[in-house]
Parts: sequence; C-alpha cells; structure tokens
Amino acid sequence: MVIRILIVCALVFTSAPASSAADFKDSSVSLTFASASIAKAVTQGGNTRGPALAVMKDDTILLGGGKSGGEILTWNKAKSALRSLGTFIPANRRENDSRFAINDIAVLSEGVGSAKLLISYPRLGASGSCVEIAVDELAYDRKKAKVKFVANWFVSQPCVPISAVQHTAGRFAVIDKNSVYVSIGDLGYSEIDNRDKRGDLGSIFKLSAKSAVKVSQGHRNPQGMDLFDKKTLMAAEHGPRGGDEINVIEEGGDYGWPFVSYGQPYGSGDYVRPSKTGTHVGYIEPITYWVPSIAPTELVQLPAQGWGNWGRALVLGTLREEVLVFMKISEKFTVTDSVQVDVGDRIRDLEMLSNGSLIATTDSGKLITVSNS
Ligand SMILES: [Ca+2]
Repeated sequence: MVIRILIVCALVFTSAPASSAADFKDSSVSLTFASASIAKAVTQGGNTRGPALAVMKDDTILLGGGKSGGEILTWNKAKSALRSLGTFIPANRRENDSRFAINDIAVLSEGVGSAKLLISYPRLGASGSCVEIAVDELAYDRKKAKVKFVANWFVSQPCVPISAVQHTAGRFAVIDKNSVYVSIGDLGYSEIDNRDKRGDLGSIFKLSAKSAVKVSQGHRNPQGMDLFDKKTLMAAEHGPRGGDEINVIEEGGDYGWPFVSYGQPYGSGDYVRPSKTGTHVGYIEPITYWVPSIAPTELVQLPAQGWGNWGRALVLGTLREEVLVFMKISEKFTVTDSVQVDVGDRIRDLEMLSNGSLIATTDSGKLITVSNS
C-alpha cells in the first residue's frame, strides 16, 4: 500500500485534509491534494456557500456565485487570482441569502474565442413574493473576458413561497451542444405531495432552447448528475434525515419523494412528511443509499486510465460528511466497492480536469484538486 499525501499551498491554506486515503487499501491509488483560496467566489448570507464549478477543454475554470450569488468568475492559476466576467441574478430578484446563488454552470460548446454556457439559479418571481428556478443561456467572449445574457431557456412552475428557498438542485449533465439534463429540486414546497400542484418541482428535465421535457419525477434535492459512460444518466440526491440516494434515471420513472424514503422525517414543523419511511416500496429503488445522511452533491466519473483499479469509478462530493465517496459500478449498476476519502471541507461542486484529476469547490472557499500520483 502506497499512500502519499502532498499538500501544495497557493495563497491562504487554512486546513489540511483530515486524513489520508488509506481506506483504499489498494496500491493502485495514491492521492495528492492541492488547494488554493477562492474566497471571493463564495456567497455569504446565512451559511457560506462555495461556488458552482465548470471546467473548459483547456482547463479554464469557471465559477458561479460570488458576493452577489449571480457572478461568473474565472480562476487564473498562474496568478492565483479570480476575475469577474459578469453578474446574472439581478439584486431585486434575490434575498441576502447564500442559497440565492448560481447552482451550476454547463459548457455546451466552446471555441478559441467564445463559448456557449448555461446557468441555473433560484430567483424571486416577478411579484417578488415567491421563488422559481431559472435556466439561462450565456455567451462567453473569451477575448473580452466578458459573459453576456443570451436567452432564458426555462423557468420552473409553480413559483412557491420564499420560505422555501431550499432544495433548489439545478445541476446539469450536458448531452450535446444544444441540450442538457437539469435537475429541479422540490424547493421545500409544502404541497410537493400533490402531483397536480407540484408541477415541475422534484423532477429531472431534458432541456433545449425551445423545449423542456420531463424525464423523471419524485426527486427531493438532486445536486449530483452524471452521464455514466457518456450514456446513462445517474443522479445523487439528498433525502430527509438519511435516505440520501444515487439513482439510475429511467425515462418516465418515479423515484418516490415524498411518498417513500429510506430516511426519517424532520420535526413536526417540517414542510412535508414522507408517507412511508425506512422503505422505498412501490417506486424505483436507488442503487445505493445512506442512513444517516452524508449530504451528497456532485457526481463525476473517473476516466478509464490513470486511476488504477478505480478507473471508471463514480465519485461523489458531500457536504455533511466532508468526504469524496469513490464507488465501483458494475455492468448492472450495483456498487461493488466503495471508499470514503476525508477532505475536511464541505464539497459544493466537483468536476474533472483534462489530465484526469478531480477538482472541487468547497463552502469555506477552496479550490481543491485530487490526483492519483
Ligand atoms: Ca458543475
């Protein structure tokens, strides 16, 4: 077993990963961590929220969040500096709450001088008295270092009471240059148990500029989405107290929320109580679940090469547990082996770099890379 942890500091580095990757018990994996401060990309207001993350083909890093929640920034590794490219949630369409922040950025297509981006974010409805989720297309002019609004693709219905700005999800999985999957959380809507009233909430959609097709429903807060082997959509979602799930998404599938959950309800004042807990009977079963909760965020797949015996594994970021979960997935989509690597920080978003390294943003304002060395 070869375990080597190297910490490379850029700017401020406040805390090292709390443990090594000894849990792999596998000499084909030897992790190296590096960390840089991206504090200005963090959104304040209540809990501190790390930025959304996207990686371009040349490893240009795009971040979504910042003080206003709606800012797009780019990270210049050589200068250890952030640069603002524009702001896309108007101040009068949000509250001073870190949950009003860009949920994800997708790069649909890119050239030397420009790129086509999508962002998703919660915002106040036009009346100012309710919350909805918007998906906008943006154009990135790389020479001018500016991002501009192009068009709105989607606004979730219904617009729900502001107290419910939680469980926004809003994660993307890119299909091609004109379409994506996007997860829409249940927004903490108290009538999420009414299929007529809940509308778009708690669903995964296939979106293009002109169409929005519901793919699946019965999701609570899916903050992780990945196209496994570039073809099978997988999603990770937060359950209530426990019941965090990873699912293979089937067209027309119902994943059970809020009617069943392996988790348990919160107190009597919660927005909805699942009808049956500790079971998933009658609905599509997750491929794996966690009780108690780990609070899962983004899902990515490792490349086939460069990760030893863990090539093609799924990797999941977590908030509460502050770990990366590595999972080997069988042909039948069962988890055949799993390891948790302690990062010691709440992982908000997770992507792959072109060299096969993992890159993550954290709620404390760090950009962390994890490589097999
Ligand atoms: Ca992302």
